[in-house]
Amino acid sequence: MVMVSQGRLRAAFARRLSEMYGREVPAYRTLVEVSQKVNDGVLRRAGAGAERLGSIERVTAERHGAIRVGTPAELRQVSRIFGAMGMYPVGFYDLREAAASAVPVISTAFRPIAADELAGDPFRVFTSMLTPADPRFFDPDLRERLERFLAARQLFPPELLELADRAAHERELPQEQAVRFTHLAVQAFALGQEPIDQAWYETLERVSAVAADIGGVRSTHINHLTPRVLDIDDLYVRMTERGITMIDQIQGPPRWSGPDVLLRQTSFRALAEPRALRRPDGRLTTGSLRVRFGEVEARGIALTRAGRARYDDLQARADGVPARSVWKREFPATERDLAVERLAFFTYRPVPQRPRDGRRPGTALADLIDHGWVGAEPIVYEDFLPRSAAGIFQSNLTGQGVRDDGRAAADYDGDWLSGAIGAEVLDPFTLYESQQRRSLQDTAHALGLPEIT
Ligand code: OOG
Ligand code: NI
Repeated sequence: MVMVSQGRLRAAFARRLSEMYGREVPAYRTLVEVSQKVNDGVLRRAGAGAERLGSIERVTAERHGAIRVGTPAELRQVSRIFGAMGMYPVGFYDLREAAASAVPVISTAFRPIAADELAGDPFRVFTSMLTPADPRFFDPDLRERLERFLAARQLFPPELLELADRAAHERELPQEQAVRFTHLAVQAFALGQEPIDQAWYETLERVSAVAADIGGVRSTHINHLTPRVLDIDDLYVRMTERGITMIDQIQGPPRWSGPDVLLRQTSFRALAEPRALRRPDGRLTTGSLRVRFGEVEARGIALTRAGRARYDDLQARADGVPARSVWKREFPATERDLAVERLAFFTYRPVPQRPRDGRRPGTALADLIDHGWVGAEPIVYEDFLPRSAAGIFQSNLTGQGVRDDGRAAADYDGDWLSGAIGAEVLDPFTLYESQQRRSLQDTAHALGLPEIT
């Protein structure tokens, strides 16, 4: 019997989802096409250097998706489906706080965590859950109606969940079931055809367009799929030249000549899509809703807590994208300095052509790098940025919505989310740190050093 591994399930799901989204949202196809042109260009210009942050095969296939669900029960089901494909919840993002307008959700990202799985297919899904218990957005009556509506819907067919559990348990599926699983999983994220109750949708829309997108319909859908580019500034120009209006900024660190770090993202505004509506008088009509859009991203090196604190500080001072001049002054311009100042994560290895004159190296990382004993390969940032995510949400909302800051926020945090999912939400820093630490230990061992300091 031919068996399909979790990694291959993930790659197949990502590919099929991308095909479906391309049929649903033709502008996404343009984005993928232009991304590929940009990447080809960088590969020609920079050669092997273009693959410093991942092989071109990885980058070409690389996507992230975004979905939104309504309840902890739905989130647990999502977790079972992604768990089948070797994707686990990493990071807690509180978009309620990061956004200026009403974005009543908390989020995590389901993604592979092992280095070899990431190298194979890093497909990840930014997953948001509505927060009906937050009284700043929902009064008791609306909360009650919303929770009742959500409890009555079924997003995922039982067959899909059973296949998911089997894949998670056995770490693979027989070919036939794998095909069925992928089909059902992709279908679960197709745009719903069922008529939308217009009055209910609009009631929620007055509070928040995101609340309406999640709680106003009886199914869920992929909100966007994001290809990765190696030069996001070039992409921005090319999309604009094609007449596609992009949001006015690239979110994240500014463009500069030093190493790419974290994540830079930009998007084009949600497109009007025809949707069936049921009017208050019961008549059916075709309306149009703007909720799904196109986004593109460039990934850089993962920063340590200290590096991230520096980024957050520069960003807070700029109230958005840090100015390039300030960035240049305050951010190390080489991978070597990022490594030595412990601002970014690397995989360390002994250099094969290291000095062989019988001398023993010291244990300081800076000396080992500078004297050709140890090499440092950047670890790619696999996660998201809350401010950028809030910006992405916000730039695509039809209205500001309403939010009563006179009321106390409902408490939701990473522990709460772990409890809701029934699995620990992992800390991204811990994951990068342990990968780096293992490589430092192996390198020290290979060089006969007690440790690297
Ligand atoms: C998710 C927005 C966040 C990103 O790339 O930061 C996001 C959403 O709109 O559902 O996808
Ligand atoms: Ni996104």
